[in-house]
Amino acid sequence: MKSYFPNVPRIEYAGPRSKDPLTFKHYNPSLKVGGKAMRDHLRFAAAYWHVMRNGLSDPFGSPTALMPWDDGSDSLDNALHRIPVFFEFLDKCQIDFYCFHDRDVSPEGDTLDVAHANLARVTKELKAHQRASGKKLLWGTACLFAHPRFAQGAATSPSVDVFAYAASQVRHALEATHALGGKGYVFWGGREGYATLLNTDLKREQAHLAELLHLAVKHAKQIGFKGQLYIEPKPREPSTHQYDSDAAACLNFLREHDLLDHFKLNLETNHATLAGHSMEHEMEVAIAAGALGSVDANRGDTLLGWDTDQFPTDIYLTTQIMLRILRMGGLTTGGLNFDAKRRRESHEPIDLFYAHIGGMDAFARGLQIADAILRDGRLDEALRQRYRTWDTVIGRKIEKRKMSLVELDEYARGIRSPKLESGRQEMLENLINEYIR
Ligand code: XUL
Ligand code: CO
Repeated sequence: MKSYFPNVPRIEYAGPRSKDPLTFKHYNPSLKVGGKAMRDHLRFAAAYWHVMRNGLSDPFGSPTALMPWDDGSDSLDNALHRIPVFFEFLDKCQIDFYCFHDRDVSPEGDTLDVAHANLARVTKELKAHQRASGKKLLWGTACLFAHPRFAQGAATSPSVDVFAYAASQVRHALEATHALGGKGYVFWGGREGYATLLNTDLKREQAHLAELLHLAVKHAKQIGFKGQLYIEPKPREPSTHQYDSDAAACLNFLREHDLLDHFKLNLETNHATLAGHSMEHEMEVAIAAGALGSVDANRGDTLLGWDTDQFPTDIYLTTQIMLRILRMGGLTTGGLNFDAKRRRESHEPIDLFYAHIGGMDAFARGLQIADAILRDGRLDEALRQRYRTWDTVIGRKIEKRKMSLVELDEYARGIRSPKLESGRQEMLENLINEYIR
């Protein structure tokens, strides 16, 4: 069989002392952490759009990425030809899952009929490769943001015909995801927002977005798709404001439009920071609502104000993410999808491997550190202790809504003055550092 990465061996675990950049230092897929193999904790996925389709251009410069397997055309043949390259990449990186947009894997063509036929053909090919390799689809999605017809929105376009085009694309992307046994399906609304409120009927647009989601829920049921539906929050870029701006806005939107039972959130680190939050914050908000589904694993750059989609290499960050995933009992349908791209300067195919190895090792360390912190128990105990006054008769009664204002007034008058204890932030920060080794 032809190899597209002849100089890259299968990446294997070689331990923390390894000096070979084409080995894992920490990711040991079958190693059990807390009784579960690392690969099942982490459920890594590669993003088709970044690995296969990202030429690494930026707003000031043309693409730099070398892709010797790609003829540069938008033909169906070229699309089919990319598939074995991608599966060789997944195999060599030991990545078990992948994610795609309809338009990453198959060309648009001149009409919707051609677009759908192309997707069906490519889906067949993806299925054959999945079967032969054992790789799985974490989620699929429809690209409702790249084509000029979506310049003013897809579901939130002022044109009902654009809404219909978006619906048509969602139908076929959902069916392709179903045919490939996808564990989930994502909605990310890059154009579902506005450039200016001067020309925007916000209430009507949001209702249209909700309607597209309702249509997808109904269709998923009709075709027997049991995967999880997700919304992926992001505050802006490309639109000035996107309706799915952060976890809290998404949850409110889902609740308001009666969709909360059908959706979870796919949280992306760089989107959290663009929203002015930490990833931990977004995760806590989602988890509190029972709605954390999946993670797009990347990071931003504090010196750049846009979505740089860098590979996650910060151990503090991966530790914080894994702490929350472990506390919630682990990922089920979701995974850690590297929605991340190499820097424009890292244009050689081998850089794809270095990038993913780094991200996987960073999460493997985060997992082990988080597991050790939770087994140690001091962090969770400190949290429990901090709220212990609520574990009293009076605290419980308030939490169960069994106290009136009059009763609380009487209770308060019986206390001399409430006593506050230190929050111990620095001590807890030191505790985390004890484990970052
Ligand atoms: C864009 C982004 C998307 C979604 C899927 O910032 O994150 O790639 O993950 O459409
Ligand atoms: Co993403």
